[in-house]
Amino acid sequence: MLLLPSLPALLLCVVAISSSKSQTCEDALKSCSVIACGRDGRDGPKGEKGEPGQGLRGLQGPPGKVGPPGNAGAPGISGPKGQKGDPGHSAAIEAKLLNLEAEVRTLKSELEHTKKLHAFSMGKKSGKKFFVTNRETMPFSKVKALCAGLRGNVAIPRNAEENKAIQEVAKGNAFIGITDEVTEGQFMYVTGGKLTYSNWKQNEPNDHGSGEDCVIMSESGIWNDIACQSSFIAVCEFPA
Ligand code: MAN
Ligand code: CA
Ligand code: CA
Repeated sequence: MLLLPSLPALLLCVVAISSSKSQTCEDALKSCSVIACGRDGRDGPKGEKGEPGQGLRGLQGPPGKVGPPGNAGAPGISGPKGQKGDPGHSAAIEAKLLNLEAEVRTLKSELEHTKKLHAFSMGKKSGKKFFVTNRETMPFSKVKALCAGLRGNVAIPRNAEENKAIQEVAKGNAFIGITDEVTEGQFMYVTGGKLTYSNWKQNEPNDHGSGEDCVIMSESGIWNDIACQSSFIAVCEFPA
């Protein structure tokens, strides 16, 4: 006998199956004899996001990475007005300046040449100090001041060669840049330092009389200590 269920019974069965949660087609068949079981259909569309769960909230995670730098800010407000600048040079002044600079270069070169020629005419040998005198006599303090004014120093013989050069220039008793003014008996160069060469006359230095703290070179080139206030030939030296 053919089992033909009524339409209401069929509808009831379809509604019951579609609303049941985890009922398989076979389960549905047991309770609803009218249903034939087909293949699984395709997945339906994704459902809406569910309500948050009831579990405990997790701990806060570590801070995220530093973000990229922001955009440059707007320009600041203008500063105060500066002082008035120098007036520009006119073309004529620029030309004069160029001429003057060229003249200074020429003069410097002329001066160097003149200095060399003068030193040569004074008997200067290349690589050697040179000694100059006008053979005027004066106390030692004046000799020092005179040589300093000429941008030189009182002549100092530091070896036999220099001693001879001074002797040939002075041709008479001349002060040399050596004294024992600081410590009696200890002769020093006026430019500093103890003696490294000497050419004392026999029995000199003797600090004769009321004291002798300066030194002269005689015409023969030998040395004697003498009073600084006495006057002798001034000889200055200039660097090599
Ligand atoms: C003599 C010696 C020297 C001394 C002079 C001073 O010649 O005693 O040592 O310096 O007199 O005039
Ligand atoms: Ca002395
Ligand atoms: Ca003496």
